[in-house]
Amino acid sequence: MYPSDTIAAIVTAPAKAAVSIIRISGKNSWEIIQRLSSKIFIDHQIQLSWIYENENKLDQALILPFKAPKSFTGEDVIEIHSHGGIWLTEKILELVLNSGARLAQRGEFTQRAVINGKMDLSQAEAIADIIDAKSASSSQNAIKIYQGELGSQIKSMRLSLLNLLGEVTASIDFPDEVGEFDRQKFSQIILQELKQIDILLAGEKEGHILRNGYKVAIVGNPNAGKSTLLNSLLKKERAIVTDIAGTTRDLIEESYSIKGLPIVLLDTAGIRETEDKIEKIGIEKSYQAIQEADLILHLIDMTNYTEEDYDQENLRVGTKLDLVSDYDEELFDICISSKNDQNIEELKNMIYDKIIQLNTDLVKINLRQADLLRHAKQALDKSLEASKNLSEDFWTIDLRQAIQSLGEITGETLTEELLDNIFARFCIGK
Ligand SMILES: Nc1nc2c(ncn2[C@@H]2O[C@H](COP(=O)(O)OP(=O)(O)OP(=O)(O)O)[C@@H](O)[C@H]2O)c(=O)[nH]1
Ligand SMILES: [Mg+2]
Repeated sequence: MYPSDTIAAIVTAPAKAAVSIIRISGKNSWEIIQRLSSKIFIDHQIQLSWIYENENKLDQALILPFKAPKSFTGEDVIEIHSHGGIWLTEKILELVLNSGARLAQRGEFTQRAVINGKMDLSQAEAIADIIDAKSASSSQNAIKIYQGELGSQIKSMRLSLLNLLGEVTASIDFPDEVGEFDRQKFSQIILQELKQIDILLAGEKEGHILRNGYKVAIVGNPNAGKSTLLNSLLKKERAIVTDIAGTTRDLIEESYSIKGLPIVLLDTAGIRETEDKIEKIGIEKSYQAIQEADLILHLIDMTNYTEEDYDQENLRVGTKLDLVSDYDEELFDICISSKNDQNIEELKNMIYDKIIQLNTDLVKINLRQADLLRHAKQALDKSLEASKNLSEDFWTIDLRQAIQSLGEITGETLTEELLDNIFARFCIGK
């Protein structure tokens, strides 16, 4: 399974820049750079060197040489930090490819790092998430997983199940020497692992939110000032604002962030009884947004409200503060004027605090990892069932399946085809 050829790619973005980096990995790396440069290279020592095409000086570049296994991929690696002209960078890559490397596929450097044991698969996936991260919190979660927080938990669970499998198998194979395995002990260990899987699975929803943004729905009666607040938060005229009730009909979705938290703002149609066909559909969508939202801002026009039972769960926002002098403070969590920018910063802080309350210390896992955990959970459930009334042979069937699924999270039990599939979502050069 260990790759034997040498791969190369431009690992920086294909754009004009001060510097571009070409990475070469594999057993020919050092030989290739020796062909393009006249310097002698020493492991981990940066050198400034000319890159030659035949006798011609093409560019002066910094060369970073790494000897296996102390490199990103665990193989011999050369990094060429050249000037960042698009033509120049591609020219250097062409020379590298003509000297005995082939173009790397998406994610192939990281894939090699996994195959060579430099990191597990969960850490490799985290690299893609670090690159994709659009906010401080998603980046921090990815860094956590990159440091091995998920991988180490999965590995220790898997190890404990492997030990269990070993012991049960021993008692099947050598009943006279080892004796029957204690059912109680078996179920205790399985239950313990199931509990840990549940904790990890709780991080799935969090992970999804972190990657896609917390949904904050702005809802309320027509004319409450929903679209005006949206525009004020976005600092642009995104939604149409008029004094006609029922102005917003379609759901408006915009990406936003508060102190690095990714947020999706939803401006909705004002909710009221209506015969208008289009408005009706809009109001349906408002109800749907309320269902799906992680946080609801319930806007209440302070110039025109009745004392209804406002849902305590939501953030009750009194609007048009500039128009009123007297109001019932009990009814509102915060009062704002989008027109005069009054308390808008305070509202943002409140939204942030509410979301942070939802946010926990869970490791936020991705869909693939969650799927595999669910498989492992099912298998352990079955194994637990079998241990209650069947012979030991039957306990191990599903136990093996659970061990397999856990191993797929870290990449310990992955086939080459599955690995290729996972790394296909990386960018070239990663
Ligand atoms: N004085 C004042 N007027 C506001 C404020 N916020 C909104 N308005 C006015 O209230 C009216 C309705 O505002 P919108 O933002 O369109 O209200 P909406 O809730 O989106 O209404 P629908 O889309 O019809 O449901 C407009 O005339 C706004 O200018 C405010 O803070 N102060
Ligand atoms: Mg509106």
